[in-house]
Amino acid sequence: MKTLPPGQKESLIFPRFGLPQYANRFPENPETVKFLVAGDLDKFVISDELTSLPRTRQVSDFHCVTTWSKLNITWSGYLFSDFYNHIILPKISEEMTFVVLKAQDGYKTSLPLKDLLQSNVLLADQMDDRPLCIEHGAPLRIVAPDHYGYKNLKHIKSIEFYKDHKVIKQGLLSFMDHPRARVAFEERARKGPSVLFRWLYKFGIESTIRDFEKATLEYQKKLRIKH
Ligand SMILES: Nc1nc2c(c(=O)[nH]1)N[C@H]1C(S)=C(S)[C@@H](COP(=O)(O)O)O[C@H]1N2
Ligand SMILES: [Mo]
Repeated sequence: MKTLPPGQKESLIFPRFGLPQYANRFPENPETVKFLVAGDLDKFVISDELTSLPRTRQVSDFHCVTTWSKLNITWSGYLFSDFYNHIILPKISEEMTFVVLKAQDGYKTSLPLKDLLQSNVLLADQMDDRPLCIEHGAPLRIVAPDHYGYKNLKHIKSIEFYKDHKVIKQGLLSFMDHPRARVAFEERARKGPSVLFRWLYKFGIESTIRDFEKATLEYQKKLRIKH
């Protein structure tokens, strides 16, 4: 049996999940990959450019900070490092160190660039060999298996590259957001003991899953009425 990272428990389901205030927010464009590149460089839009990169497929585990882990999820898409090296690097003259990720549902997060350049970080457009569904981040999401779920941004709207660290107002409360959030080091929150957060977050799991499920069903019902 696989050993799980500290404080994590295996979940047999892979629920749509997040902060409750995002349960009712869905991407305007879940169909086509299209996002903005911005920050300390001249802005531009990415649409078909990714298809010039080699595709990659990986099986990895997913660890939510609230202590559930779903093992062996098959993702495919493009390596973030290929995207950076082949599409971003040729357009910049100064070194970037920090990345802000923004989503179509208003969620945001950030990571040091070096964390996103790890060889298991993807811009994923498929899960289980099918296009990403709405629940799991259509049309394109970040997959960063060594980082808690909250750094695995779904429904990518823009990726901003900065020369220096930047303080952003996150989708999370500021104490909740660790600047790196590495699972192996149990970097659950910016402040406070991790074991406390293991325990606190556990109480919210079931109601969060229910809220997200209910919102998804309502969204699907509305879509059916429209079509
Ligand atoms: N755009 C967006 N990305 C997001 C979130 C969100 O609410 N919105 N929630 C984060 C959290 S806390 C987790 S655990 C994972 C959940 O991914 P899943 O819904 O595919 O299970 O997405 C992360 N990325
Ligand atoms: Mo999460």
